[in-house]
Amino acid sequence: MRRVLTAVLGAGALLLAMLVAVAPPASAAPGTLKEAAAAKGRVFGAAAAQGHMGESAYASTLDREFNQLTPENEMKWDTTEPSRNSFNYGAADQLVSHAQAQGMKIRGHTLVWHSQLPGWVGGISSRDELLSVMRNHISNEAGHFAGKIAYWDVVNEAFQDGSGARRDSVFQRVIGDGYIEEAFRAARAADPTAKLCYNDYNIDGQNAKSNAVYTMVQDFKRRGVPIDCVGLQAHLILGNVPSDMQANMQRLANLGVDVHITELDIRMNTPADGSKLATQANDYRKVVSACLAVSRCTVMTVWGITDKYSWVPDTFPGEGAALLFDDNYNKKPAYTAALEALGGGDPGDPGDPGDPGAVTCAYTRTAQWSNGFNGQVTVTAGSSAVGSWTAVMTMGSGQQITALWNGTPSTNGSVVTVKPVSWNARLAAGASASFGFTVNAPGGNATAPSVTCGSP
Ligand code: 9MR
Repeated sequence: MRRVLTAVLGAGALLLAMLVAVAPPASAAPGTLKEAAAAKGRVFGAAAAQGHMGESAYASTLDREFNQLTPENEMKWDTTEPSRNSFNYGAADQLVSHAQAQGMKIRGHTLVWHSQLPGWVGGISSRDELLSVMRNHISNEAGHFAGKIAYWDVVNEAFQDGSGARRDSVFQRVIGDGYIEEAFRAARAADPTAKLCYNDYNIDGQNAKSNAVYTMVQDFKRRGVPIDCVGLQAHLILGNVPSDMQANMQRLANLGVDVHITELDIRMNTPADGSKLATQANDYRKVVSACLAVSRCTVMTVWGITDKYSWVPDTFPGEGAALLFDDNYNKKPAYTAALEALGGGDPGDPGDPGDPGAVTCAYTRTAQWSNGFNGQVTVTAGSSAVGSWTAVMTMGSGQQITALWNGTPSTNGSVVTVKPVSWNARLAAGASASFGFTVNAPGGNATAPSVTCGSP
């Protein structure tokens, strides 16, 4: 009997030991953006395009990191009602089903906008007719998705930069100021459960345009026009996060609406380098921290998953690298900074890219001839020592590295990842290591590789 009891106790103890062994440490910080945001009562989303969902790294990064999806173009008027009263929701429906299967919230974008508007709408000149066309569009589209949409960007970009006057659009010209509230009323009637937002860019800090939005929201709240939230798009420029972003969000929140960051990206002149990526990391940290400091700032959404498909280089040639994942879906320093600002990741590890103590890197061309060149990358530790480092170089078209010294390369297509050799891995605070390489460049394409680095 005693032997049996001992055996049972022994098995129990073994089971307990196994449970202890597999249970994560109680203090483990969340490891993804969506988990870290959820722990703060926030939602962290991304814009996504149905056309890229077949790319497995695209879909898996979306699913792993984000819990809100904004269709980037699929719910816009030119797609959903290309000709009058003929509706097309195919691509949007696919994104909605994907998001639902993943338990993501869906942001509808957008019901009324002057851009991506089919020509037939622009041709309407009767007020009654345009009002009924707009109401019909909203009731059909918001009705189609009713019950599935957490937030609708009901009206997008209705104010001008600079003056804060109403933007000239067919809606403004033909219907007049009242078109915005008419749109909100129609959206509430079509989908009573969605939160209804006004969305715009350059209203992130306090300026004439955000003042105009503030005044409109104040008026809507006083008169009972159904508005629940304001979306600050936050298409920002490196080093230029408005210092009064938090104050601006707070004043809107004080009117009794939620505030969402809806299209966040922070663009830089390309190619990226270690110092620009470190500035960008700091910028993302500022935006996330500003949102967390405002209890009604409940949603943060980035405008894309990877730099590879960002809208920025198409609109601003020579600029880009604005998002959290690079062209190869590697986490950028900005990712680590955003995650840590949300209370995730491991802020205590001085080696994390994006941490103040992480490394930066700089590229120089040291020699050039007709069909090739030599380059050098210098990796420099920040205010803390690092035990090791990694540099990732994306080579220009046709460029091939034929020799590399003082580093250990591994090549994957045009991307070359360089780790240290034994003697230059550890860097004291502020210390540097350099590696050099020879590039064969047919046609003499000596474009600088884009280099990012981190630690380890
Ligand atoms: O990212 C979108 C891009 O693919 C489209 O070509 C473009 C057309 O205007 O719209 C982009 O998204 C915009 C969003 O709908 C509204 N705010 C500005 C965004 C970037 O232009």
